[in-house]
Amino acid sequence: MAGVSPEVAEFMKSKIVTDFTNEISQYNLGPLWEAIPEIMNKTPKPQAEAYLWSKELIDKKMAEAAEIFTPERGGERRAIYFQNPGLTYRKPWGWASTSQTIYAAVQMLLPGEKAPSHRHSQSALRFISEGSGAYTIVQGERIFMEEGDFLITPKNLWHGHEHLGTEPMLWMDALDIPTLYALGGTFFEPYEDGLQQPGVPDNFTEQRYRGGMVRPVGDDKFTVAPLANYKWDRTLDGIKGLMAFEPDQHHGFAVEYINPSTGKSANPTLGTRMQHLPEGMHTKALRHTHSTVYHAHKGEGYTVINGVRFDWKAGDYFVVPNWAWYEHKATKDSYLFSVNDIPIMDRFELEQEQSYESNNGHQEIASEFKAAFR
Ligand code: GTQ
Repeated sequence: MAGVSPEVAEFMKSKIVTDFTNEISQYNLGPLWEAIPEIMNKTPKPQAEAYLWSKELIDKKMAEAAEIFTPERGGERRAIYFQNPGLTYRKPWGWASTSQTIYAAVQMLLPGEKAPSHRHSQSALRFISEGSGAYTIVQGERIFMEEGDFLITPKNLWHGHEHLGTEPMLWMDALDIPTLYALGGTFFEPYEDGLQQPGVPDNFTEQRYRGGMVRPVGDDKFTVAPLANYKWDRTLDGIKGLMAFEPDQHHGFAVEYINPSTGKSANPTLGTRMQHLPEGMHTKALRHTHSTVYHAHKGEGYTVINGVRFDWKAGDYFVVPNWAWYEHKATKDSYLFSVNDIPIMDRFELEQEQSYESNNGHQEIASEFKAAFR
């Protein structure tokens, strides 16, 4: 134990203490003196680790999954999620999340396939990485999805998917599953009748919010998902506007997806961003309480996380755990989509941030991460 005298440290290792510690466990009693170093740290010490999953790995395993499952035969969705290797303590229950609060997955839907409607208390979001022609139907609204689009599926709304196009569609899912799992707040219900039928015009909310700068009168009060689909062109336009100015030293040219009726994060429990790093840009390192899951949408570069270099290119996914130093370097014009848990940290008033001051804001690179199938 830190901060105790040698006598106390010696005593804590003695037979009388260890015998007692072992003896009480049979009554499901735990010794705080053993737990303290694990649960009380000066600064966040996440169990989740920095990690990267390559596009090659994902494409290979998705192709294999397509041979085995359909969405209807295989848990309603053909999704493979990212298990953080540091979160193995959850493995006895069969799962490990991507960061401690974020579940992220890739989902594939093939032409002609349907994923039946269901609803749950977890909030979901999607980022479309490849393809077009599929829609997600959320509470009766068919929302057609194209590459680069960002969509939200708020909690407790019916949602299912169908592919009317001709090429496979691949997208990223992110949900607040780990947080609701930890809180014991999970509710789930399948739709009784397969895929829900449309009840309002297609792309209804996108049409209502077409103004962007102006919103329909009456929508100043909180509305659940006033806008379901944030189109790529509009996001890109927002970023281009920023490029007339100096980039943010930590994030480059970055925008956040917001709920247009409240100005808060588009999803109430997960923050989402798109950032552009022009070729050659090297951001300065920082660390903060929240964790982030990244999807490289376009380009190529690397991110240094606690001194380890993670090379990425379009189609990869990687995770920056809580309180890890990180900085990005783009070797080609790049766009990174990311999901963070800032809304959760903010609600618990836990968010803190630090800039890396030495060496002009750049870490030494001690080693390189080797991704599977690259
Ligand atoms: O597409 O509705 O990756 O409900 C996890 C849970 C996707 C979905 C996931 C879900 C979905």
